[in-house]
Amino acid sequence: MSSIELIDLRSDTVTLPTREMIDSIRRAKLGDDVFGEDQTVNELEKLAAEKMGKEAALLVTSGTQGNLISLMSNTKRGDLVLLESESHIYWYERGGVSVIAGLFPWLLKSNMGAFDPCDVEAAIRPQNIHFPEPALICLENTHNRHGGTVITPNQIEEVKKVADEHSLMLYMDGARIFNAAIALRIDVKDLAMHVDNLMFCLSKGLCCPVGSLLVGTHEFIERARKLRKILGGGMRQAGIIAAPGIVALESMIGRLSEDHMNARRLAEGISRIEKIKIDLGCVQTNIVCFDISDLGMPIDLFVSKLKEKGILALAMTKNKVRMVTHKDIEKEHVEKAIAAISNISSKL
Ligand code: TLP
Repeated sequence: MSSIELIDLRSDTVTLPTREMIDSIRRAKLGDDVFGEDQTVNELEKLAAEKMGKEAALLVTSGTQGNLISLMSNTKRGDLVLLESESHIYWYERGGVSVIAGLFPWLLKSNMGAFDPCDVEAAIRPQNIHFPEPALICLENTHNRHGGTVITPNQIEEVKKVADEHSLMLYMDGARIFNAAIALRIDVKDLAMHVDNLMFCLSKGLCCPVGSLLVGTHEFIERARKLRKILGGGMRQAGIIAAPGIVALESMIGRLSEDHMNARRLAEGISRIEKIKIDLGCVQTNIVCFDISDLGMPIDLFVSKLKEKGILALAMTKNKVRMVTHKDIEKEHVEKAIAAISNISSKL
């Protein structure tokens, strides 16, 4: 087992920082960021705001922390927040939306992450003594549990119109927003322009070791900065995190298209394997999900059989396996993954 090279398709979070990133850490000009004195953090925040076409940005420790701070900065305790029913905020963040932000989540179904504006409209409750006050709508782009699917500027704009009619804020969990922009072949600003604020991650396909950024208006970011302090996220010489972030924003975005091509290859290969179901329409970026229910095998067993063959994958649900392509995944790794799945299926 130890002699097998592991091909890690569990997530794009497993990517290690590049040599250029490590070098940038050594060279970074550092200071105390709680005093606003870390030049490298300041530079990264300026760059992030510019890239997204927003006024200001804030470096936070993780996507989860970024989402929580944004929920809090956009609302007050007791407000109602409209969440997509498969959203990361709802599923994977320990319920921080309620436990810490004190919000009442209202779930809406979507088509691969895209809300029908009529559903959003219908979910917004009128002012009434009985109801929590609606304050915020959250989008996710790309959408993790739907398999890395993309929503377009048009789809975002339609939701924004409804949000504006009811004076609600519109936020986007854009952990993988650059994957969406690359898949749509548009400037990321076009995805950011119709939301009030958003979060994106440096630590996924962009290969940084740590960090996410919030972007929005000066007021939103100033509130967020105070909330980050409450949550223990005020960091000191955080330039060692920011330096690789600058490298990422300057040089790691374009290559995401390679991850998308590998995901497509992987998905097409999987689609030819007997007893495995895959919806190729959902494979739009670097995430590939497939259904193994026809194998009649518990998912944990399937994942451990894959591991014996040197392939690491994640069990998403009882029947759904997730594989994510990233910088360290090459075409030959994809071929090996397809062969491993095929081998498990054919031995049944
Ligand atoms: N997602 C992780 C796991 O939590 C599942 C992954 O491997 O995909 N929003 C979205 C859409 C995400 O996919 C993630 C991470 C986050 C937020 C949270 O980011 P981190 O892990 O930095 O807290």
